[in-house]
Parts: sequence; C-alpha cells; structure tokens
Amino acid sequence: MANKIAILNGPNLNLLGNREGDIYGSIGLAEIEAACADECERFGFELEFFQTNSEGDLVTLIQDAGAVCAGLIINPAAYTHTSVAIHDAIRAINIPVIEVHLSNIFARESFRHHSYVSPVATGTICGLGPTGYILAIGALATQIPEEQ
Ligand code: CA2
Repeated sequence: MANKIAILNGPNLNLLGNREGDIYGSIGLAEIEAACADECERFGFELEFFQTNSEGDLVTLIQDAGAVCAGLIINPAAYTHTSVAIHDAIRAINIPVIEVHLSNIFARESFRHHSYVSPVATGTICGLGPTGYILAIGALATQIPEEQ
C-alpha cells in the first residue's frame, strides 16, 4: 500500500493523440502511461493507470485508490467542471491527491475555469501537457511517507 499510486483519467482522454492536437498535443495516453511507469520506477512506486468515460466508474476507482493506494493523481477531464460526486469521493479518502490537466484550463472557455476537484485536491498542475503527470508523481513522492 505505501508504495502503490493510482493515476485516473476521465472521459475522452483515450482520444489523445488522435484529435484536437492543437490543444492536447500529439502524445497518446499509452505513451503518457509508459512515461509515468518509468517515473514511478525511479521513486519505487507501483503504478495503477486507468481511463474511463464513466463518472460512476471514476467514483469507484477513487474509493478503491483510497483503500489500497498511498497517493492518487487524477485528470477528471470534463467532470472537473461538473462533478459533485467526484468532489465528494475525493473528500472521503485520506491520501494525497494531485489534480492534473494537460491544458491551461484558465486560458480557455470560462466554463473550464471552475473545478469541483481543486478545493479537495492536495495540489493542482495544469497547462504543462504530459509533463504535468510526471511532475505530479514527483509531488506525490514528497507527500507520501517513506516505508519504515
Ligand atoms: O486539459 C485537460 O487535461 C482537460 O482535463 C481535458 C478535458 C477537458 O474537458 C478539461 O477541461 C481539461 C478534455 C479531454 C478530452 O480529450 C480529448 C482528446 C483528444 C480529442 C478530443 C478530446
């Protein structure tokens, strides 16, 4: 448990690399997962990486992470801006949570400026593309106590 982390990705992030390259870049989610796995190895973290288009599945995955992981990284995608259920699920767990967005949500449409997740996250990284995920792993390493 102390060395396991989860990275959760919300709706449409499975399309990364195929469309909207001007906003999200050309790197696909599988490549991001591979880079995260390499970074986790550096810190001795075991990685669980998921993508789902379903809000309910995200809630269940957050609850599961709270039970078995030492830290969580989440890009809730569009649910960032709509989901009280994801807000409540993060509130209910007791591990550090880093919210990541590939794009700078504050430089986009006004409906993306509000996040239901930020107030319950330990920290938020946005606008740095896939590097945000890598930085989030390093951030979790500073938040998770080392195994005795
Ligand atoms: O910047 C981010 O990481 C977002 O979480 C991405 C979400 C968006 O709703 C958030 O406001 C910001 C959208 C993910 C959809 O990704 C696509 C990728 C390729 C083609 C279409 C959508």
